[in-house]
Amino acid sequence: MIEVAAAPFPYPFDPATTALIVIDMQRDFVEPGGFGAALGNDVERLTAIVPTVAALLALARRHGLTIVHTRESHDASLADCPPAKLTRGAPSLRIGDVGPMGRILVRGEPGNAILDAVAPLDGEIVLDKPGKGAFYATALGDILRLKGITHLIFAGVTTEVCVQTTMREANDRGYDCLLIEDATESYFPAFKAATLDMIRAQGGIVGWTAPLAALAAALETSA
Ligand code: C5J
Repeated sequence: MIEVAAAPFPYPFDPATTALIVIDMQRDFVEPGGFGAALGNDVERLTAIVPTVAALLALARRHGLTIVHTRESHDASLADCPPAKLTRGAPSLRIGDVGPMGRILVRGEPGNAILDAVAPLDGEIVLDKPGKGAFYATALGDILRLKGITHLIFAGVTTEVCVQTTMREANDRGYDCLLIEDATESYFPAFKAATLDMIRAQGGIVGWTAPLAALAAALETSA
């Protein structure tokens, strides 16, 4: 077992049974001119973490972790879209509407793609998810079980929505979860800070958090 200097206490894991889950690093959330920006959010906060997510992916690839990328996405018919996502949100731009980079959160549209800088490599798992959580209405649970995965390391956007929802789903399913603090971001700094606090509160009620440097130090010294 390798141990990461994490909060609220050290996080032990074995790379052979650990997956890196990179949540929704999609153009529509991260790039200027996308859905997130069209809703009035400051996407620069999200753009700023792209090099750190890329470095995390490179580290995970070097150490043989299973890698899963998710995309928040829907069928063109929107038949798979939970009602709350269709009826709530900014009335000016809803899921399925035509946005600056194609139909919002519709599979195959330019804005739905993962950013080139953190794009999946051949052999990595890419999962389209209709919910905020990556376990809802996807094969993620089966995929992880078949691979013998017990530990999950998280990155991506946004911290308090899709990242936190997926971590909570995973925690209830028995996975030990570590969130990389500088490889996740929110449009709202207070929401990110609160989410990190919530995750590690009460002795790690949802899991652990640590900076990328702590994970890198643990992996590189074990090699
Ligand atoms: C949101 C996400 N924020 N990927 N999606 O709607 O967190």
